[in-house]
Amino acid sequence: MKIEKIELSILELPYVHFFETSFGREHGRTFILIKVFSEGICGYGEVVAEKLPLYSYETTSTAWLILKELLLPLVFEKGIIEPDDFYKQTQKFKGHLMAKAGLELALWDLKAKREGLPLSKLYGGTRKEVSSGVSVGIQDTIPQLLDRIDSFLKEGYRRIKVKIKPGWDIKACREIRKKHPDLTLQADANAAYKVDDIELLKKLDEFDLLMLEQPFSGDDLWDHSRLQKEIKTAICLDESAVSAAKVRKAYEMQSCRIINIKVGRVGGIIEARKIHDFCQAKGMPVWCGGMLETGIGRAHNIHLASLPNFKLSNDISASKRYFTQDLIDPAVELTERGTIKVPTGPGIGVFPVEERIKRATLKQETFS
Ligand code: OSB
Ligand code: MG
Repeated sequence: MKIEKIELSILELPYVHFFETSFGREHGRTFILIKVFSEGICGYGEVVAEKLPLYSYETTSTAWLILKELLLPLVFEKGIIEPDDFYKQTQKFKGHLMAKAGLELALWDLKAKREGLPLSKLYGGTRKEVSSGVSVGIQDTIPQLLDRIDSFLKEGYRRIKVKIKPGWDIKACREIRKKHPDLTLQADANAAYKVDDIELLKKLDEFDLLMLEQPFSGDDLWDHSRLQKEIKTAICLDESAVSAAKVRKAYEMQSCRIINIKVGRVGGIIEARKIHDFCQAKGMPVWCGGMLETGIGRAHNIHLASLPNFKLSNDISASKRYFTQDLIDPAVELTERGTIKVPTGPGIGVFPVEERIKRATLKQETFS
């Protein structure tokens, strides 16, 4: 058994509503879709690298290059088809974790479909549904933010995460809390603060946040550790949590009490599970972050989030929160319990619509 052909495509899909973080405002996603083919089965993977190197240094273009010139030739030359084998063979290459993750995910989907099992089963998942939260971007005004939160709460989301940045932090949290004293609320700074902001950040304790996500730079652990000693709110690492080795250091330095796992950021499911297992052994809860993926990448996230230590609500929301028309049919929907069901069919267990993929495709190349 071998991979016969791999298709790489660059897609562009507009969001239903702009998404603004401390990095800036985005109106849509440009990303790579990977399809791997073997014996009549197709495995799908989504690369979460964005157009610009803001969240991480990777971009759609660097991922394309690494896939085309390094990872795909390796898969064909070595006859790789097993995700474990791919992981082992690519460990020696530094970085480019999102590019690696996209291909590893496609191999996982292929493997699970070949074995007739849902990915969650293959991963050792234990949940039938995962708890769903929503990540709310920075808006033009506070009333607009409050309206947006209201409409998500009406839809049934279990927790709200708000993006913060200097100038859009204390006041935003205060107004939300005033209106929703019991809401499960957390804030994500996307690395927008500096160590000099510790006094300001300590004021967030007043709002009883479930966590404060990534206040400082993605390459930092030390300043997070300094802040965690002074702030009551639990710090959660996103950008800094790039590997199991780094998470161990964060744990030992007490830089955080929670980890956001994103399969793209850590380079695949194998690394994501190492982080999950380490945190579980240490009694540190994790949850699954998102990169505004389409239904394909989101399905992969749902299966990962079915693992037992994903104890907090995830940034895995319904399709209509992201796109007017998702790439999969049926779309991902929220249950009345504010959860999302883990698909039970083989592989990702969702159905990409080829015609929608084609319509969103800017560029496509096939390799064999
Ligand atoms: O920091 O979690 C983040 C989206 C793009 C880049 C970084 C982040 C995000 C989100 C989106 O918060 C969460 C989602 O996919 O629903
Ligand atoms: Mg984040």
